[in-house]
Amino acid sequence: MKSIVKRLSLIAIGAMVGVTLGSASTELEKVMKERGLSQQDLLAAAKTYTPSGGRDKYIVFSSGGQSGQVIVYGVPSMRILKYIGVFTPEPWQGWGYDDDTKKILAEGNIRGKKITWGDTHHPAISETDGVYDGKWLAINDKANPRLAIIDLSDFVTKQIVVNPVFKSDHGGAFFTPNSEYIIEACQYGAPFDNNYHPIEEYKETYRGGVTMWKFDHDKGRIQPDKSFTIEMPPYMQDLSDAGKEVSYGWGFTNSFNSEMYTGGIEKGLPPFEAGMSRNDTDFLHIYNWKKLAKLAKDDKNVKIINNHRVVPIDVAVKNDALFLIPEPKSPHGVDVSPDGKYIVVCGKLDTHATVYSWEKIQKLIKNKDFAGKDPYGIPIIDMKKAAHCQAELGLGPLHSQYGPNWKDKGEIYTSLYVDSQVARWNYLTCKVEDKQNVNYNIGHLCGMEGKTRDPQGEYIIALNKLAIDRFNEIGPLHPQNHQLIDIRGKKMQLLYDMPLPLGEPHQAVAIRASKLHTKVRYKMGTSAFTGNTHEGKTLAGQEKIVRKGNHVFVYGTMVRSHINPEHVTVNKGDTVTFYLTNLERAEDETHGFTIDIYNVHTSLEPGKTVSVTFKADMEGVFPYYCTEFCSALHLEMMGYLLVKDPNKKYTAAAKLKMAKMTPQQLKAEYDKTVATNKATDAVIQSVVKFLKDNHFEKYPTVKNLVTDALDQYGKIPEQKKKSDEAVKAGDLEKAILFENMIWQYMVKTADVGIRAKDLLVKKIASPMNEAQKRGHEAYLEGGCTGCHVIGKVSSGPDLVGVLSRHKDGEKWVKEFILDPESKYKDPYVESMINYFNLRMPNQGMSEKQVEDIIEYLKWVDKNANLF
Ligand code: RUQ
Ligand code: CUA
Repeated sequence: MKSIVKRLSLIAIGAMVGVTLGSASTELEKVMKERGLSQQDLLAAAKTYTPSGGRDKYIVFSSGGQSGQVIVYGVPSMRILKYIGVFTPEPWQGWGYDDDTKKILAEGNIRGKKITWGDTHHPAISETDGVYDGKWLAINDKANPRLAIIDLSDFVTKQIVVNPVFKSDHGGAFFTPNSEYIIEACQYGAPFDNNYHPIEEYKETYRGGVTMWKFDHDKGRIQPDKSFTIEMPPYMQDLSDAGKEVSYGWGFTNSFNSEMYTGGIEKGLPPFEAGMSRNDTDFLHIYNWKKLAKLAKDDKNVKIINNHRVVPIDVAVKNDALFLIPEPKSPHGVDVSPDGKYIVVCGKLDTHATVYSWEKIQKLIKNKDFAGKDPYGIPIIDMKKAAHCQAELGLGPLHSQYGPNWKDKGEIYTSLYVDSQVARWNYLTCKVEDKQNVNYNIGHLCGMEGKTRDPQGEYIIALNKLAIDRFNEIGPLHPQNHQLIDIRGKKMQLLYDMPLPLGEPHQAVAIRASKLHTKVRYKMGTSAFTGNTHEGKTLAGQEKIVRKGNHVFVYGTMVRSHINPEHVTVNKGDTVTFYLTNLERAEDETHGFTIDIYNVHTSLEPGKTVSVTFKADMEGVFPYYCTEFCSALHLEMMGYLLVKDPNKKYTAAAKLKMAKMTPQQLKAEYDKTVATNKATDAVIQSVVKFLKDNHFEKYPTVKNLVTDALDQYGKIPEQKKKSDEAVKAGDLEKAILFENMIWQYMVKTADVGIRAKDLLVKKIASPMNEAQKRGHEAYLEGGCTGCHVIGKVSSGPDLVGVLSRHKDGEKWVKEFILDPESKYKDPYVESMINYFNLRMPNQGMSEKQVEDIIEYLKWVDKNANLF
């Protein structure tokens, strides 16, 4: 009775939908009205909406700000794809909860102090010949001067280095055009050594600088022993950029406290902010890193501080490798043009962006045409003589990105912090062209490869500091707001707001997705952090538990859906190491691992080996389990750590007398299990036949799934052998369990096999023409699925072959859909009504829709073999 009610209500819903079906555009208008959307909104939606399964053209790496992580998302969809654990723990990935990741995080300890947070600022993608190569990502931590390297083949952090002389770091990371070095500029002036120096001796003992980290581009590792720091006055060095092409070999770093003001508000002195913005200009530092790198190799040119090579100011000056140019009041961003000919500096407290000409700077340096020297003896280049032009942009210009028409039209985009705008202007003529409002207070802006030699244009992302009224209220702390702007048209268009609840975004970099080449799985037994074979690599059959003194080593494996071993018994006080290898080869078959209360967790992607070590300092029973819902038997993927106190005597519990099954009952259950397995196997065989008949091997994704399914299937004979042995030994209880295991493998095989079949059907079915597509839509929306399933008899007859079931089939079906009642007395229809206890209802379809449905049914018949 119930099911009839359900069927009837489905029909009713179908009829209702059928009435409004009219045309998609009426529906669209209705939604627009309901949600208050404009045409412009629809256009923005169409430009960003990515249908299920769709991909993005660009991948963005955004600083995760105070989270100490990196956020990965796609453009134009703005869908978040990953958080990468960098300087701080990230539980999902086990980042900071297993031995291997703890080791990487410990590389970031400073002077013996463990630091569990970071203030990530500027991500940078490695470059070859001035364009992104998609291999490595670097990012800095401003709070605790550190730099991290992330491998873009698996999106995992591989190295953290601590700056040996700085006490903060802001102007990093910036790659040189061939990734020879990574530039890291300090921020707050401080002594290079680790000693106390009174603030009154600021000018004498506090210093700023730029560290040039040598980068091994093949291995993707910073080489600290080959790196050096260029000593600079304590002017609060800010952002940096590397020269390219004509300015290759040079670096540019600006600063905001040429006053060298030291504050003291509590002593009645004006605060930092007043003293630091007194001068009309600050200094852009220009340095020849190529020359300095050579000089730094010679011991007599460097001071060794904290085991690190520092090139003193006077050595750099003597070798014509360090200069200053005044730049308007408290500048912020410095951005070199794609051809390296111009350097654009934005003055935070000035309404201008200043464009410097590299050609002019070079000439002035060559002719030693200087305006003077700073107190440390560094030559100062005359600002007016070096400037190409100045653009009046608005209030608070901060950062710039280039567009594809940079060469002929000087296309550049600059963020205006105070005005909350993005300005499009021409850096060759210094003329402003367009402005786009953003909400609110934009800091950085991210162009698509917008600071490489080959900017792609299309979009700019505004990374805003405030969100105020943009999103639902969630308490006083608002999310950050990334806004996507289309820059293809004459006017810029705001497309999308993306709230990010993970720290201030600072800077983001975008790369074409096609330039990334990521791994699907690890080579079996790999440590993700070294890329080498892990010492704990364990293959199937090699599982073991080894005791060495009071350290117990568990060599374990994980595969759908069990952890081997399942019982681990140790003594209280033992140190325990679990080595775990994920034996899966299938894409996305990740397992996780944790043990009750021991605060360990790890993520095991296919092929990966990881270790977790802890002291079993508490007696008790501690379940461990897989933390990813990896299969239908995920909950069963578990085991027990049993910790006993060796000094305690345990009395055995009195055994309960449980009712036992009779031999007949056991035999019946065994027979039933075997029969179920047989039936399941028949289903598998039919799927396998379908896959083979339709040449699954021609489609790589399908092939991968089939390989995995057959892999599961291949484990059955071993279990069958064990089952048969148990039968022979008269232990039916055990045999049933092995038969159950066989069934588990069959279910896994069928699960993956059916997924493969569905995928294959999609790939080989003939494509639908427009009328067929419309017909399919009408079929779905008209409520036909309430009773009909293609390829199966359900609440109504199967529709495969319906067109040839009647004489003049097309005409018959058309009449029947348009006016079912007229045929209720037809003997065939009458018999159907009796059989299904249901009548075909009038769905109120138009003639056109019915014609389309008939076209769709023709497509069904053509592909009948696939259903
Ligand atoms: S900075 S908002 Cu920390 Cu890159 Cu300019
Ligand atoms: Cu493996 Cu859940």
